[in-house]
Formats: sequence, C-alpha cells, structure tokens
Amino acid sequence: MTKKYGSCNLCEAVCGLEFTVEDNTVTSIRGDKDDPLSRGHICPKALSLIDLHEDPDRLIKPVRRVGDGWEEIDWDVAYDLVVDGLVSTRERYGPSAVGIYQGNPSVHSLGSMTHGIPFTSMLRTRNRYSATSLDQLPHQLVNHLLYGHQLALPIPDIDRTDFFLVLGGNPMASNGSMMTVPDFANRVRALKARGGTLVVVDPRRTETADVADEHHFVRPGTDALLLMALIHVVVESGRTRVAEYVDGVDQVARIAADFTPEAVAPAVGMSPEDIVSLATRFASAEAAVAYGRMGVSTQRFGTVCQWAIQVLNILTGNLDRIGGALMTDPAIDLVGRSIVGRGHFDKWRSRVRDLPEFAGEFPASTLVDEMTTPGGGQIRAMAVLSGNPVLSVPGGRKLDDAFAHLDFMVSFDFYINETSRHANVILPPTMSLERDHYDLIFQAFGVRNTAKFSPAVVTKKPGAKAEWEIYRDLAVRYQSALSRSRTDRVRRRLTPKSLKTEARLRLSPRRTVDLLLRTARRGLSVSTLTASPHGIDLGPLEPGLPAKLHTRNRRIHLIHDVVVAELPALHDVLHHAPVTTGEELLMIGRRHLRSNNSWMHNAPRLTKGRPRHHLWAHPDDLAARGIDDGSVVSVTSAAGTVRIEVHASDRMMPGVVSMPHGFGHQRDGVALSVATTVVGASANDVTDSQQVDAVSANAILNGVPVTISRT
Ligand SMILES: Nc1nc2c(c(=O)[nH]1)N[C@H]1C(S)=C(S)[C@@H](COP(=O)(O)OP(=O)(O)OC[C@H]3O[C@@H](n4cnc5c(=O)[nH]c(N)nc54)[C@H](O)[C@@H]3O)O[C@H]1N2
Ligand SMILES: Nc1nc2c(c(=O)[nH]1)N[C@H]1C(S)=C(S)[C@@H](COP(=O)(O)OP(=O)(O)OC[C@H]3O[C@@H](n4cnc5c(=O)[nH]c(N)nc54)[C@H](O)[C@@H]3O)O[C@H]1N2
Ligand code: SF4
Ligand SMILES: [Mo]
Repeated sequence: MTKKYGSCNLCEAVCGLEFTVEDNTVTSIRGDKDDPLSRGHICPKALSLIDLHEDPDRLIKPVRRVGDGWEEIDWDVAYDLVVDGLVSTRERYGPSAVGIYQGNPSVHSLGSMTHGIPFTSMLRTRNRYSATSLDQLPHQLVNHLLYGHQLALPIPDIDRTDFFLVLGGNPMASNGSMMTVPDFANRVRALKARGGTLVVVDPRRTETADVADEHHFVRPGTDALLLMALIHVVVESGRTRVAEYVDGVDQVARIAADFTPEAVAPAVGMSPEDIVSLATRFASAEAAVAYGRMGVSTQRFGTVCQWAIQVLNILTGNLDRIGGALMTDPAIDLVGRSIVGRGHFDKWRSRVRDLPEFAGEFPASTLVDEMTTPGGGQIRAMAVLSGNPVLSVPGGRKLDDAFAHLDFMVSFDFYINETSRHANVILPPTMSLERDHYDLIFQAFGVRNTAKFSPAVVTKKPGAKAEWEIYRDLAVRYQSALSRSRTDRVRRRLTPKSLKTEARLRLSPRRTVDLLLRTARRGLSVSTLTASPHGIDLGPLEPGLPAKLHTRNRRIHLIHDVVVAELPALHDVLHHAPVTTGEELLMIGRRHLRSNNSWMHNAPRLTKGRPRHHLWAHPDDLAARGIDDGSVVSVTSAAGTVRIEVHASDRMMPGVVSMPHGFGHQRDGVALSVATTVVGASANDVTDSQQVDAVSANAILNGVPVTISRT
C-alpha cells in the first residue's frame, strides 16, 4: 500500500488529492491537506474517480459502429478509418467541410491541450466550435478588448478582499469558474471573520447565497441594467479612483447617465435604495471586487455584463489592487509568453447566419445551421473532442438529427454518449488517474499562484492509449495521407511551421511542460515539481499593471464600439422589461455539486439520493397554473418542448424556473449505458439556438422565455 499525491481535474478547482494505491488500484481518495491552494478541500466528485476508472461502460479500446451496435477494433484499424473519413471529406469538399467541436473536458486534459490543439489545426477548417461559446466567450472577448489578450483575466483576490460581489455564479456548487478557488466555503468564512461582506445577485437563492451576507433576486437577463446603474451611482457620487493608464472615463460617465437606479429598478427587480446602497458600499470599501459568471455571460447582454463588471472594478480603483482583481503570475505564463494567441474578433463570419468568429471559432449556436444548410461550405464530417453537443448546445434535438446524417464522424471519448452514439468510430483516451497532469489553464486562473505537476497514479489498462498518443498517432497518419492526396499536395510542402508542429507532437506532455517550465523565469522543472508532490506555493496575487497589459500602448481603453452599439437595445429593456407577459416564465440553469455537465450520471456515488434533474418553480407560479408539486409538466419555448417533473421551491424568484442541463440520457428510448440510472430531460431541447448574445454571439442559456403547463 502506498500513498500518492495529485490533483483532481474534473472541475476548475484542481483540488489536491491523496490516493491510497494497492496493486495498481486506487482504493481510497482524500483531500490533500498540504496542497497550498486547496488545503484539503475536496467534493464528492473526486471519490467518483474510482468509479469512473473501473466503470464497465468505459471504453478502453476503439469501437466502430456496425448497424445498431458497436464492434471493438484495433487502434491501427481505427486510425485508418478516421484518417480516411477526414481526408476523403477534405478532398471532396475542402477543409471546412470537416467540423470540430471541442468540449469542456479538453481544457482539463493536459494531453488534449498539448496534442489536441496541433492536431485540430492540421485540419485547417474554419468550422471550429467549442464550449467557449456556451460559456465564457464574453469574458474572453472583454479581456481581449480591455487588456489586449483573451486570457488576460483579472482574478478576484478573495483572500484579501473586503467586499465580494458575485453576479450569476454559484461557487458553492460549481467550485468556482474563471477563478480557481477550491475551498470556497472556508475562504468565505475567513472573509466574514475579517469583517468583509459577500453579496450575491441571482434569480435563485443559491447555496452561495446561503453563505452570503446579502442576496438579491434579479430578473434574468437584466444584470447589464443593474451594472450600468451601479456605474452611474459610482460616477455621480464622485467615488471613482481611476488609474493613470485608463482612457474613456468621461465617455463611460455619459453612457451611464440614463441608467439611474430609479430607471432600472422596475426591470431588474431590485429597489433603487438597494442599488444605491450596493454601489456606495462597493465603492467605499478599502478593497472590493465584482465577479460575474455563467448567469451573466450566457444571456442576451452577456458581453455588456462582463464589460460593465470590469469597468466597475476599474472605476473604483479595484483592478490591480490587493483585495480587488489581479492578473496572476503562473509558473507557465500562457499570456505573457504568448503561448496562447491574444485572440481576434470578427475577422470573418459564419456562412449561414453571418455570425462573428472569435479566435478562429464560430459560435456553437450556429453549428447546426452549418451542418444542415446545403451549399458550398456545408459541414459533412465532424470530429467531436471530449464533448456532448447534443445535450450541451441549444437546439439539441436538431443537432441530434444533424449528427445522424453526416458522411463521417469521429468522437474522442471514453463513453458512448448522446453525441458519440452517432460516430462511425470512437477513440477512447485514458482517464485522469492514468495520466500525468499539469493544469496549464486553471493554475493560471488561481486565486493564489501555485504550481503542481501530478504524475499518473496508476499505469494504464492494457490496450489503452493516452490522449496525447492518440492525437500524435492520428496527426502523423493524417499528414502522410494528405501528402499522398493530389488536391492538397501544394499546400502540404514542408514548411518551418509544419516541421515545428511535428516536433511538438513527438514530445510527451511531460516533456512539453518541462520545457515550458525550464524556459520560464522561475526556474522550475518537472523534476523540481515532482519532488514537491503537494505542489509549490508561489505566493498571493500581486499588482503588475500596466506592465501586464497586452494592448498596443499598454493602456486600457474603456470604450469599444461593439459594446456601445448594444446600449440602445439595453435602453429598450428599460421600457419593455423582458418579462413575462401573462403566462411566460424565464428559465435559467442550475448546477449541483454531485453532477458534472452532461456526464458522470452513471457514477453510483454521485447519483444516490434525491433526483437532481427536476424543474424548480416558485410555489405561487405553480398554484397560479394549477400545477401540483412533483407532477410532470410540459416546458415549452419558441424552440421546443420537454416533459419533466416539477419541484416547488421558494428559493426561486417568482416568474423564474430553473432546469439543469446535461440530462435527458434516455432520449428516444436509447439507454446508452447499462449503469445510467438518471433520467430527466435536456434543457437544451428548450433553449433556442437562434437567440445569441448580440455582441459575441455566445449562447443564451439563461433567461429563456417558457410556458409551463400540466400534462
Ligand atoms: N442549458 C445549458 N447548457 C449548457 C450549460 C448550461 O449552464 N445550461 N453549460 C454550458 C457549459 S458552461 C459547458 S462547459 C458545456 C459543457 O458541455 P460539453 O462541452 O459537451 O462537455 P461535457 O458535457 O462535459 O462533455 C463531456 C464528454 O467528454 C468526455 N470526457 C471527459 N473527460 C474526457 C477526457 O479527458 N478526454 C476525452 N476525450 N473525453 C472526455 C465525457 O465522457 C463526456 O462524454 O455545456 C454547456 N451547456
Ligand atoms: N458540480 C459542478 N461543478 C461545475 C460544473 C458542473 O456541471 N457541476 N460545471 C463546470 C462548468 S463547465 C462551469 S462553466 C462552471 C460554472 O460555474 P458557475 O457560473 O458558478 O455555476 P452555475 O451554477 O452555472 O451558476 C450560474 C448562476 O447564475 C444564476 N443565473 C441564471 N441566470 C441569471 C441571470 O440572468 N442573472 C444572474 N445574476 N444570475 C443568473 C443561476 O441561478 C446560477 O446560480 O461550473 C463548473 N463546475
Ligand atoms: S471541487 Fe471536486 S470536482 Fe472540482 S477539483 Fe475539487 S474535488 Fe475535483
Ligand atoms: Mo463551462
């Protein structure tokens, strides 16, 4: 029996874990109290890593779809089928006829980061999609506009702030997002113990609201109005303290002039007094920070919200202030060293709906249009990397059908899910216990600077391949098949860039991380990190602006045309609040500690207890419709209908219902996994792919108008 140490990579908190290992088997998992960031914290999902590892449904070797069933095949056969499918589509219809969807877990897998990215760039398709545009695209666009780089993300200094304002985030369940903050509950306790304040703005009284000093209901989709009013009060009361390197303050003041607390209050659902008090306390705190997550990103004014949150922090002098929002100093600095590009916006547009690209990706909400609208440039084949767009993307039903009609499809996944069931071939990588991990992204978003390299805890199962090996092997075969193909021969000449890509693909992730560490100024390496298996503390966040800005003149310009262009539409909301005439309710999402997006619903430890897929509604809204708690209702939007059990809860703001995404596994009577006991419906059969954030074209997943009725 040995003890080993590593990190959980299921969510953004990257908690330190202590494993007990016997005979290459993990027998127990505990929180690692010596991890400098998570300090012993874990959640129930970590324990399920054992279930996942041993799950009989998990794929170890590739499978090929034959009729209604699946046949296990050798890796070489699988690679040939995939290369043939991708290359023949490219030869017939051009590179953009192959679409890519990169799902959420790809950023949690080191091999996918180091090898998936070069592999997908070889495909040279414009039809790239990912979970970014279902999630944090507004953050990335605003980082790009204000700070000059899509990943230049100021992180709340939760451990030293005096006033923490959370809008549309529920870190008590999500464990934080775009802010790596394990052990959130204890950090909040410490905040309160030093006299600080936590305020939550959310249409549901969430688990985070329960630990807050104050919670305000807000009508879904109206946060941009609230934020403009907060800015208005800060400016009007002369409480600004703006850094020398910021331009455009006067214009912001002019823009905010009309958004008085009195004007926005009826639409927002907060009183003018509460808005004034919130703004005043925020601006007068020694250090304060506003933070907004899913609820304010995936809505009609998602980009305006994220912009306004940054502006609020900047105007009150809380950007780059200890206890405010700070840029991090990770051991591998993806931003400072330009390892990831700064991003670009609207350099080209999508074929069918004329929506802007961001950093070379189109919005996921238009994937279905590009798959189903005939004509040159139509997607004929798909590669889905660690994702389940049928359940995760608005308009899931149509997408389900579109996947069924492709010429070719490959999924990189260790499960047959609602999306990968349509694949011709599924290539399963090893799971987290069997692979090395270094969190390139989430260590860079930490509330404290830390570095940790976690070697694989057990050796992989016979016949299994690591994610990086799969992308490497496929890339090599893909390149040589292309060079044999006539149409692409000219483009396929060996260039310095393609040689560099090939060299990169041959390095293991461990070697890649080692090189990146060794060439960084901190002088770390994989061996120094493995000698400290709990991780290394690199200290609290530190101020560093304007040096850390990536804008051309190292200044922050607050005013950007794409944002300003949305203000007339925001004005309209003042007069036509997005409510709910008569029967309509606004649907929002919900996350639970024991559920993880569209998967892990077959892990026995996580699915015990009360069902978590129900639609929650306020008792008064149910009574008004003659609906009993626990009954099955129809939920109908402009885009579709589902049937689902309803749960009465006074935690909901009246007029708002909540339904988690990622359920609906038994759709069409196909139970994909023998162990899947969870039922429920898919929220994305109700959300509308035609409705997007007008600036970034991010999906709208919150504030969806619906009606509910007895069935
Ligand atoms: N209505 C609504 N829709 C939403 C959301 C919402 O709040 N409401 N949230 C959105 C958000 S924020 C996100 S991020 C997306 C997430 O949605 P997706 O991007 O679709 O990601 P997951 O649902 O996490 O998909 C996980 C799949 O990846 C596989 N997988 C897990 N780990 C690995 C790995 O290491 N390698 C490989 N190759 N595969 C792996 C799993 O088996 C599973 O099948 O959903 C979005 N959709
Ligand atoms: N246990 C667990 N943890 C997870 C995940 C998971 O599925 N399960 N998913 C991971 C992923 S992919 C992500 S992106 C993060 C997300 O991390 P969070 O954003 O913290 O998680 P959510 O629960 O989606 O929180 C969104 C909140 O916004 C509220 N909301 C909805 N509409 C509005 C609105 O119009 N205005 C305001 N102010 N609030 C609104 C919702 O009620 C909800 O409380 O969580 C990650 N962590
Ligand atoms: S909060 Fe849970 S799922 Fe997230 S990293 Fe920590 S243990 Fe893993
Ligand atoms: Mo996400």
